[in-house]
Amino acid sequence: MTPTRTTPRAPRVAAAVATAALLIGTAFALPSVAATTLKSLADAKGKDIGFALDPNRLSESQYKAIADAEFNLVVAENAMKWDATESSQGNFTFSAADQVANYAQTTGKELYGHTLVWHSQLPGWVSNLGTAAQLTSAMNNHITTVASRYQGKVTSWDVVNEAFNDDGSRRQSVFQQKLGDGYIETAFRTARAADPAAKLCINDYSTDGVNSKSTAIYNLVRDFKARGVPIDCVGFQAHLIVGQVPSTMQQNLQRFADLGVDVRITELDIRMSTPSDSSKLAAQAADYSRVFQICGAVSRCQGVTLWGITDKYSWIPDVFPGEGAALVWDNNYNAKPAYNAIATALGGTTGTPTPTVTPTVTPTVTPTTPPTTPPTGTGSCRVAYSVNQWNTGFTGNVTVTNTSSTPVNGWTLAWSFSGGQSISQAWSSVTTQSGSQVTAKNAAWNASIPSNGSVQFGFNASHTGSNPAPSAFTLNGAACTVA
Ligand code: 9MR
Repeated sequence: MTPTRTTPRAPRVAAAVATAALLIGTAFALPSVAATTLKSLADAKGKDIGFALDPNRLSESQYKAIADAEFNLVVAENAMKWDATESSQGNFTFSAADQVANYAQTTGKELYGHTLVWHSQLPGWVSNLGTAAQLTSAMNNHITTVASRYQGKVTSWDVVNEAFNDDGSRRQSVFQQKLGDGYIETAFRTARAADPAAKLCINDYSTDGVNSKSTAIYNLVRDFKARGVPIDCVGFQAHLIVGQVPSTMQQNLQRFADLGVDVRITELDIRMSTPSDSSKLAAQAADYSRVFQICGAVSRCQGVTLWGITDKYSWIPDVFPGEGAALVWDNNYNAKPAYNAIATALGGTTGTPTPTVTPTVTPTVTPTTPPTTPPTGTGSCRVAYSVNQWNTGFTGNVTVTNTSSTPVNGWTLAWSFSGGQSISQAWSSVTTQSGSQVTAKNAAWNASIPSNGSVQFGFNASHTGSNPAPSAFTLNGAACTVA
């Protein structure tokens, strides 16, 4: 990996082909198309797909198999933070951080650095320093020592993490309180001096849509660019809740990109109330798809990093009791519907079972009935249709509920647009439009709708001013009620 690659990235097609060739699972018959991984699809698109690594988990064969196969970028979930690298002043320990760096090197993955200056996971001695000069010196020494060690290895650093409150004011961290607003600039200048080739990012959460907090960071980036303070990228953590991908997310990423910085989704997970069920998992899949679509639509979006692999080790249940199931693989390393939704969003072929692990591990995706199978279980249905819209565009969200007593296996939802709307892309369905007529067929993985179950899918479209909702839908030819 070169730390100086240009923006946007060149597709890594050769690597994609090589990876796909290595990853053909054996436990069920593969179709004639080559097996794909999220990594091979992201490589072909020139995007990063990353994950947060806990190096202690690499001894678990399923964890390692997925880590090796599915990602082209790795970030330390905790191992490069201040408490892990300098727990007492001036005594640096890099054992865990080096494990992450070595893993990146041996597997040929890009290494992302997280994080140099953060109020959390900060050892007590930093907060106990007496004077501003001592704190500045300690901060600069920490940045310089850590960034220098990984020079030529880390391609981008989260230099400062979570420096803002939700209302756009500065978080009253020890750095803010003792050093004032200028500490962020100091940190970025020090990081540039320590590793001139690394891209320097500011990273935060709840900044995914246009809001007070993201606007505060936007203003900081604009100011830095105007004054020549080094900054190259902005990270959007995207710790999201099912059903709540901000409608302004693409617009938000684009406005930052238009300032001349790269953008990246740095810590994606999408949580739900637990236990999960098929309809929540379908909604989650649609949300994962949407986030990948958004990154795909913003050329300066470098990629998406998942904040872990398996729900088993996610941070969510510890911090949000009663919530979880936020990642793409479940507690048993089964790929959830989000997996195929992401693959589709990355340009994968729907209808292709996608084994996700090496032959030593049970494949995690069950082949589903091809969409060509005659549908069964037509009858009663209910459709909820909603949009998030801006001047000329909108995102449509459709929930189809099977209100009959028999399962639906293979579905086609049809409707007509009356206002000249035109769909440009869809997820969690195979959607085609002819004139005003739209036909959305199931993806391979969401063909079944149990009795009283639902599936969700979505699409991006344009409109010309008025954007009337469709008044009628049919499911497999039978009329639905409209919620
Ligand atoms: O996932 C990390 C978890 O293991 C740690 O206990 C926690 C400590 O604050 O940090 C988690 O990662 C955070 C990341 O470093 C910054 N953004 C929020 C993440 C989730 O809390």
